[in-house]
Amino acid sequence: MPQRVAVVENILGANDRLADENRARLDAAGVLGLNLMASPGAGKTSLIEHTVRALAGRLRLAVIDGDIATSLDADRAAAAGATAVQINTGGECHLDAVMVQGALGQLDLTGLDLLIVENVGNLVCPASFRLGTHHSVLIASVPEGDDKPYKYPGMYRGVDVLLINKTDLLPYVTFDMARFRQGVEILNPGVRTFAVSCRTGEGLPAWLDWVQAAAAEGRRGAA
Ligand SMILES: Nc1nc2c(ncn2[C@@H]2O[C@H](COP(=O)(O)OP(=O)(O)OP(=O)(O)O)[C@@H](O)[C@H]2O)c(=O)[nH]1
Ligand SMILES: [Mg+2]
Repeated sequence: MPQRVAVVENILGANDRLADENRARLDAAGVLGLNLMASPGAGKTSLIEHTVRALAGRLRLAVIDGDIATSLDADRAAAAGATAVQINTGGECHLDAVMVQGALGQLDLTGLDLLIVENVGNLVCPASFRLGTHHSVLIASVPEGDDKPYKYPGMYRGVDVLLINKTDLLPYVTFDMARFRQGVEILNPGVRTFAVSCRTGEGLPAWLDWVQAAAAEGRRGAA
């Protein structure tokens, strides 16, 4: 047993070192990096499409899309107007820093302000692997149920931005917002939260304001 623990620690240690290198590359170029995590279908790509379209002409934006298979999401991000790189993990349930390092090599970072990484849809594995991004962003969605913070505490504890998506479905599904927020508050008190609908656009202006302010901060840091 102790040997197995050591192996896991080594893997995570190696990942952390590469994540630090990725962060240094983003910082040197003044690019804000966001790691977007959520369960499958919560709305990661929908949020990216909306963000790309809304910020066109204001921020130079690229997307790294992680999926087990297909380039469907990178195709959607590119159709919305972003430079997009697809990573196929071939079965892995999360992105890691070495995968992102490879994708960074395909991008001209000096021509970017914002990099959004769409992680593989999963509420467990992505939480353990730092990528080198500046913020970890979790999308919860109303149809998943209000119990998810209680059932996936590692993910909810580790993020610094939370979006509650699909609020347009609140009248149709059982979702106790107070219970959900209480679970979040226990794990991650005061986490910055945006309630949004990628379908109707409700709540998205506040998210876009935050993204722009954070990107401006990143540029100041590089100057
Ligand atoms: N009603 C409603 N549907 C939404 C909303 N946002 C996304 N959807 C729908 O939810 C489905 C999944 O959205 P995606 O953006 O592909 O989700 P994802 O998290 O990228 O999914 P994976 O990459 O497969 O994990 C699509 O049918 C979207 O149209 C929303 O705010 N309201
Ligand atoms: Mg997607």
